[in-house]
Amino acid sequence: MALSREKLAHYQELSKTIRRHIVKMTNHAGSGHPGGSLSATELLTVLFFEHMNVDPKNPQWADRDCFFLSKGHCTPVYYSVLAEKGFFPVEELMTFRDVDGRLHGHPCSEHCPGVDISSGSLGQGLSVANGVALAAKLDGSNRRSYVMIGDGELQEGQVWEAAMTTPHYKLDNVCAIIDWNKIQLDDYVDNVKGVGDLVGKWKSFGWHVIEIDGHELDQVDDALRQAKEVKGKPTAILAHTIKGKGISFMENTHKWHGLAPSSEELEFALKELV
Ligand SMILES: Cc1ncc(C[n+]2csc(CCOP(=O)(O)OP(=O)(O)O)c2C)c(N)n1
Ligand SMILES: [Mg+2]
Repeated sequence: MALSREKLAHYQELSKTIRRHIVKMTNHAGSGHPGGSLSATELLTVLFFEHMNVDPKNPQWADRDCFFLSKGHCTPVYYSVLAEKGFFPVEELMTFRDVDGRLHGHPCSEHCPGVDISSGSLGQGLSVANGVALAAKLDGSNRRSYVMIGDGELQEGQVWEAAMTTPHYKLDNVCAIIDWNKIQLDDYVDNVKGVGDLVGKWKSFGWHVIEIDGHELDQVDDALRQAKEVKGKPTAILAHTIKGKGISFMENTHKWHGLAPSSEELEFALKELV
């Protein structure tokens, strides 16, 4: 069933709130990764608020769905979603990157409630998602394993080893979400090392592939719903997105991959997020 109009409006507002958190917390910290956080905002909002079976009051609940942020640098969006979901207080977002805080630049599962793996070294998330999904099958559990991978990250060989493993074990409880924003750390992916025909590649590896606009809430919801219904093979959601989405001067450039807005830039950004 499609999202109701009320829910769509609610998630639109929530996405805006999350974008405001992203720019505020990176400005406050003076560092962090806004670009790839802003491209993933709708994807993670709909995933956590509509689909993930989790309990913020019991983050270690054994039968929960798991989420692995393989592009671990995108903590601003991840922490914002976790805070809004209730895993920790929203006010804590302003401790982002504090030396003594829980919200490290890259996520740490030991310290931060709701974080299922520590990540940051690109290429590893799908391997972990496979392991958890295989264990769930062996345990007879319905828990699902979600992983978000960056498009630049797809240059890592380990991703493709893992992508062979998932269909081999018929892990239909794995859903990979590719944030296809076309840009990596310091250039377009195509200029650094093109990843080619991603739809054809994932299909040929044995995945059910869904290609969407990753900023359209109903498309994100529909893809995640479909992924739960597909039996016998895993699903890859190839989400076309815009790096820096939602803030005009941050859109479609590598400049804001790992740069925090100044206070003046923050003011401009917040004006666009009303
Ligand atoms: C193994 C490894 N190599 C290099 C880096 C440095 N690094 C951090 S982010 C990044 C670019 C990632 O691009 P992409 O996956 O497209 O992320 P997004 O555009 O979503 O921010 C790189 C090279 C890293 N974190 N890990
Ligand atoms: Mg990218």
